[in-house]
Amino acid sequence: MTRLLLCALIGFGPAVAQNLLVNGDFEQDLTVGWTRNPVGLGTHTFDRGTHYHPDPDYEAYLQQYSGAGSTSLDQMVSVSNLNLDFSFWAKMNLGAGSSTCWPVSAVILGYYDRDNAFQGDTRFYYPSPYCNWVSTGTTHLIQVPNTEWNRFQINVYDELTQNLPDVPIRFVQKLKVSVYAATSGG
Ligand SMILES: [Ca+2]
Repeated sequence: MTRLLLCALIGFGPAVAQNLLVNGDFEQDLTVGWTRNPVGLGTHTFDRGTHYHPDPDYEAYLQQYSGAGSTSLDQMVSVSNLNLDFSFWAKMNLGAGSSTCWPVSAVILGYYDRDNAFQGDTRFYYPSPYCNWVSTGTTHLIQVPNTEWNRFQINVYDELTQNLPDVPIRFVQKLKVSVYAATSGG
């Protein structure tokens, strides 16, 4: 049985629109603002601590260990316009995989309409070589370059207009931030 280990560690700096996110810096318990979503099989780990990044503040830690499933920390926010900067710090890692059992870590910005219908997403991800994710007109993949702490920032309007041609931008009224770790098989 292939055993997989991966984790996504994230600290949000100024998050969606200067802290439209509740508890985006994880200084409060993970039950504040965020929804913990363990899906499928495997071991789902959610943690929060100050030691994951050397700064004195808190970070969130997620791990999906073995088993076909995912572990995510999600938060949906309503937005009145899309000229927002989304930024975060993250450190992603993963264990070995195979074509039938591959891991992936990601921070995903999802675009939704007012009725919570999914319109598309941008995924900052660190994949196994076997990961089958591909960019499309509604999904834009941005590969994380290494397993160190990195800061990322995008302007939401620019991202939609430049990289997501099939997302109907006029309908996007909600954004969902997900810290996500998954494995494809057991
Ligand atoms: Ca810290």
